[in-house]
Amino acid sequence: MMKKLNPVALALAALASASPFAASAQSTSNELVVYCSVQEEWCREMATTFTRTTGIKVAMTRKSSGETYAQLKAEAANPKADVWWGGTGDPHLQAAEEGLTETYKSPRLSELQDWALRQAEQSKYRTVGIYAGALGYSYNEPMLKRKGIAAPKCWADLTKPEYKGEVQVADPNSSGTSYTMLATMVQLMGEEKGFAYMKALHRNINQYTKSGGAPARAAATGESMVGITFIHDAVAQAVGGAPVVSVAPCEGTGYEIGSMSIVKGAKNMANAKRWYDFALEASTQALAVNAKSYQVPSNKKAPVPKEAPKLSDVKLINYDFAKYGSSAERTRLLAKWDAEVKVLPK
Ligand code: S7P
Repeated sequence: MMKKLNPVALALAALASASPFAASAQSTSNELVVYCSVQEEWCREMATTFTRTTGIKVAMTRKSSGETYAQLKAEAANPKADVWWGGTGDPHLQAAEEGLTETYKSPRLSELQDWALRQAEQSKYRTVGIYAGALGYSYNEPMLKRKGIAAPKCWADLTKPEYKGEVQVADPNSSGTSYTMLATMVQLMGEEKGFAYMKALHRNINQYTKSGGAPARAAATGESMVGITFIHDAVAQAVGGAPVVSVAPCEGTGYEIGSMSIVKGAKNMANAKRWYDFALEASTQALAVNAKSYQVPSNKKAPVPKEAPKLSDVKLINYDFAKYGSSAERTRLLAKWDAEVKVLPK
């Protein structure tokens, strides 16, 4: 016997399929696998809110940007994730160029800042900007004072002998933050001087961490006097009460366009698109402050957290995302850093 259809449900279904957010209405699975590359607290806030809003269960793994890119590449023949949310833009661009991610034009693109849209256009809509933030460093003020060291203001200060063993930064292979630093030095100083700087800095490094945000936590606890990170990661420590001062280096600095991509061959494609649209909404981007994340959001209507470092006060370089997010250049620079910097004695 044919089942009688409820006219209200039929009308709602028709409305849903006509809506620009129709992808969400056509989902058949109730799951979504997200690789997340921001700080864990924000990953959790996003997953919980998405599940509460949609009923879709999220399996979330947090890994650094470079590591996530490598994992997507390794899994390309049998993709395990649906969405890669967050992390620096360069490895997202590399994944796009290598066909690891899917084209998607969200109906929310028109709500975004130009820099976020440019990221989408540049990748032929395989990735998109979700936030921005400038690179810098922070220092533990009581430690600095105890050692009688003058407050650092520039990148050059960190290579001085008094900083021996006092500086922490991540490994650029695993960390998007640290790759941003490497690419920044090359753009700011030219390749030869940029690598000379990385070599001089190497003498003062106490540890190359896996994750880009870890050095900010190390500076906050006094495990390291200086931590090189995005400035918003240092601000999060200061907001939490740590005695750290953040620095926007005097020579100028690079920045990130934190990005999001859908994985090519995603098993839960409709849910992935639903997450993508959700993540670009102003109200979703406003959740970041709940997780002490102070980047500049990409939706024009999302509030910029009052704690967010003002990008207009930072001397930003004209970071060439097309070049430094390209597969050839990122691969070349990382190999050169491995061969010429990481191996040096301290
Ligand atoms: O959420 C903070 C943040 O700095 O983390 C991302 C970062 O790429 C993840 O860490 P890795 O450096 O270890 O890849 C940034 O995109 C983001 O702003």
